[in-house]
Amino acid sequence: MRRHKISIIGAGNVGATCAHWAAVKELGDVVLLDVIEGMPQGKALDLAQSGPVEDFDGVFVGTNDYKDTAGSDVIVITSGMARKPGMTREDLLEANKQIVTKVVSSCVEHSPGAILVVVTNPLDTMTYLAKHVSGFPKNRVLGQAGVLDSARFRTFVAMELGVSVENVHACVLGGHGDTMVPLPRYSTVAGIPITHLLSKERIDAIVERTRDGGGEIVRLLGTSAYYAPAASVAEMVEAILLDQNRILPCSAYLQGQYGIDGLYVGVPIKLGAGGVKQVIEIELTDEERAALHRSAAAVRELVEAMKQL
Ligand code: NAI
Ligand code: 2OP
Repeated sequence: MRRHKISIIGAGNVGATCAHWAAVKELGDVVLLDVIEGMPQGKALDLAQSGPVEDFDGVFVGTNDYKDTAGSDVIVITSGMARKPGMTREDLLEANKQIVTKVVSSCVEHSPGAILVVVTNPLDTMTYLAKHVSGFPKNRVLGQAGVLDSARFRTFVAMELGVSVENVHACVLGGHGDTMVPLPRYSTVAGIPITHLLSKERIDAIVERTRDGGGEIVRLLGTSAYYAPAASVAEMVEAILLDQNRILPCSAYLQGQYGIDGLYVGVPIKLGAGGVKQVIEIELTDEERAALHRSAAAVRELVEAMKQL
C-alpha cells in the first residue's frame, strides 16, 4: 500500500513540531520545506535519527524545492511571520498575504489533489486566501484554530477542577482572534456541562483566559506557541489520512450555515478522507449567535482589508 505523504511548508516552530508529531504517530512520509537553506534538511535528518530511538519508520525529507512535495495527500501551511510581544495576529496580514499566496500557488502546481490545512495567521483570512489562490473545492481547504482554542479551554477547565484533561471536552466557535466564542453550555466534564460544575465568575475567567491564550504565551515566550498548535494540526491530519470522521472545531468555508455566507469561520465539522465532510450546525442561544456573528464580522473586515492590499 502507498504510504501517505504530508508536506509541511515552513519548517519553523510550528512546522517542525508538527513534523515531529506526524513522525511519532507514523502518519506517513514527511516533507519539510522552508525558504531557509539547510534548515529544513537539518531538521528532517535530525527527526529521522530519532526514529530508531522512538521506534518509528518513515521517509523524512528537508528541502527548499517544491518538486519534493509533489503528490502530497495533505499540505500543512505554517510559513509566515509569527507574532512578537505587542503584535496582534492581524498585524501579520500584509507580510503573510504575500507568503501564503506564493506558497499555495507552488503547492497546487505539484499536488493538485492535496488537502490544504492552513495554520498561518491571521488564520481565517489566510485560509480564505488559500482557497481563493488554490481554486480547490471548499472541502479541501480548511484552517487550524478551533482544535487549539478548545484544547486551551479544556486545559484551563481541567486545571480549575483538578480533573484529567481526558475527561474534558469543549467547544469554541468563531474566528481565531479575540472575538472567538467559547461555548460553556457545550463544554463538558465526563458528559456533565461545566455550567453545572463551575460558577459563572470562574467560567467567565476561563473564557477570557482562552481568548487571550495565544497572547499569554507570546508574552511569556517572546514568540507564539507551537507545541499545542502543532499537536492540534497533527490531530486534524490524522483524522483526514485515517478517515476518522472526527468532529473537530476547524475553520471551514460557510455558505449560509449559522447565517454566515462566503467566509471561513471556526465551526464543528466532520473531518475525514477528502477533508471537510460536513459542517455541523448546533443550536445557539440568541446571545451565542450574536457573539458568533460579531466574530464573523471581524473576520470579514480582515478579509476586506486583505483584498485592498
Ligand atoms: P516561525 O517563524 O518559527 O516559522 C515560520 C517559518 O516560515 C520560518 O522558518 C520561515 O523561514 C518560513 N517561511 C517564511 N516565508 C516562507 C516561504 N515563502 N516559503 C516557505 N517558508 C517560509 O513561526 P511559527 O511559530 O512556526 O508560526 C508560523 C505561523 O503560524 C505564524 O503565522 C503564526 O502566527 C501561525 N500560528 C498559528 C496558529 C494557529 O492556531 N492557527 C498557532 C501558532 C502559530
Ligand atoms: C496562537 O493562538 C498565535 O495563533 C497563535 O497561539
